[in-house]
Amino acid sequence: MAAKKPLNIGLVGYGFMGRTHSNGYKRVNDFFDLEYRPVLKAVCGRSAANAQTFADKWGYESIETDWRKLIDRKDIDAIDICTPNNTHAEIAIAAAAAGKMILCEKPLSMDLVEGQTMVEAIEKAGVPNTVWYNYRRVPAVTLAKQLIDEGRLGRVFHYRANFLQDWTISSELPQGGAGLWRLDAAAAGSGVTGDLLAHCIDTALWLNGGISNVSAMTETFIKERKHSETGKVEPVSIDDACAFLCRFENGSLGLFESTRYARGHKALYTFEINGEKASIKWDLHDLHRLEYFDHGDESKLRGWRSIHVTDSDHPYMKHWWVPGLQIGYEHTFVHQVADFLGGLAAGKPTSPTFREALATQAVCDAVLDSAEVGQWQTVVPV
Ligand code: 4PW
Repeated sequence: MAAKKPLNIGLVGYGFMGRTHSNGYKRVNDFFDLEYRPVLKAVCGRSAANAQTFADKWGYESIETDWRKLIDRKDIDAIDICTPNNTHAEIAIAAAAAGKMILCEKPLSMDLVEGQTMVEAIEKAGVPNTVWYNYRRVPAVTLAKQLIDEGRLGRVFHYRANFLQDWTISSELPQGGAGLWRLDAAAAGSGVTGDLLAHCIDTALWLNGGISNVSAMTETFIKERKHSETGKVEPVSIDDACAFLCRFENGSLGLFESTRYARGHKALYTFEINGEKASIKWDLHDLHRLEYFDHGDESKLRGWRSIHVTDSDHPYMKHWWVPGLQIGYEHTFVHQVADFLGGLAAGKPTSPTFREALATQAVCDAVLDSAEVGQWQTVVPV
């Protein structure tokens, strides 16, 4: 096989997501046959010491402490944005102007308006781009997409999704700063809506099509928290919990819930889709299984099938182990890198692009607006 084309990665941010993406870049060529090979060229963070520690551990060749310098570097092909949400737009717009490819952590932006400026910039620059909505690339979720596209569910009536966690219940937990910026609205834009429901919405738009209008409620259970950097007690303005009803463009009804106050649940993402001919259920805690009920089965045998999505015929699985053996959360990021590199070689966009991720942003904005005004809101078409 011909030598692989290097794709030089400049990673901005070295937190939790910096690790998941780096693992994706490092593993991808071991398992997928691709024309491109990611090269861990540089990692950028404000602290030189922390960036160097990360670089040494993960194998990045160099560090930067200013993302503008990283973007200016001629030896960087792609910028990967893993920083808090309030920095995505500035970095992405500058990277696009410099002609860099961009892989951006979710959610795309703080809100729809900001997301629109990013999409304009990136489309004007014409650079390859993608947003890391990784759960699409759980093989069982991709299989659900295949079954739906094959028409096996028929007309869809209901879509239900939950994303439940419990890590912010203590009032002693501070907001802001490293690791805790998700609690600070100035850095995160919103709480569970942008952080967790955005995943549910992205999957739903992909599996079930557009959402036309929403009716939502949110709650902030802990009203004040100490800021981890300033030590000052400040009001909390993120949504701790959010639930919404919606109508999809295909006529089906949606029900979504997310909270960080569901004691006992750490990362319970589930969805269920009920169609005229069949239903599908999936659960992140058992991520390799897809539950499938087909009304077309012979009635004496009819029931929920638990499909163990580990066969070589299943999406992505032929690249991993022998049938029956499972893969996990981190593999979804490897899959996203594989799809991005495959897309580059084929000259095709990698879904979700910035524009596709903007549709999720439009739903998030409508959800937050609805909760604020207490009325149904129409989702702005993008
Ligand atoms: O994007 C989400 C995060 O911000 C994740 O998928 C899970 O919830 C894990 O961490 C948070």
